[in-house]
Amino acid sequence: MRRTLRATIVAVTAAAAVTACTASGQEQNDPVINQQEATTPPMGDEGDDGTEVTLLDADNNQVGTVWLKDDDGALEVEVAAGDLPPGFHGFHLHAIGVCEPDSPDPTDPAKVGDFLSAGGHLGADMADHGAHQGDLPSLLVDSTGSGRLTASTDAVTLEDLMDDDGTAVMVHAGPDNFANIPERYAPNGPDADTLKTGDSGDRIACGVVGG
Ligand SMILES: [Cu+2]
Repeated sequence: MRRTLRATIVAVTAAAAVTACTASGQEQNDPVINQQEATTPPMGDEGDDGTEVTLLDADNNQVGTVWLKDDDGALEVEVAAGDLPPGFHGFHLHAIGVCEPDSPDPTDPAKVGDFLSAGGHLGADMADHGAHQGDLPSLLVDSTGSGRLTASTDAVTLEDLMDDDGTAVMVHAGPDNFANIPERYAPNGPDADTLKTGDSGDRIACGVVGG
């Protein structure tokens, strides 16, 4: 019903624009329906082969959907998110397919936090951050809380994600620096934490793939 309302608003706006000759900028004023934003694929190919992953925040609210599918040996990733804080968010595939709020880090069980039991980035033991199998472009969330992303990576396949312990899609609270720290800030190179994580901070949304 909301979609119909929105369509009506757009139609009325378009009609008004023809009269007033001021078509530009109207689209930005449309009401944003975050739940719809969070469940509509950016490229509109919902239903294709692949898998659909629900992104949940630590309070178990759906804040997005991720569609994953194989595309000629590469993994195609589509994300639609709503109700997230504006700005860039680190966005990765993490090693273990669990999304548990307030859970222990498997490598340091004394450390407890939201979605920590999903472990580190997929492939973190084989490379530094920026070249992990699980590294993906960051999710940019606009001022209304909505974010959309379409990306492709050949570092991993959908089958890899569906291994015995699965994989988790993770949204972080802050931006990812991809361990790209200029030498003037770090003459000896970035520290171990940066090389492992990209410093995008807390984990605010998570989705289970396989497992
Ligand atoms: Cu991450």
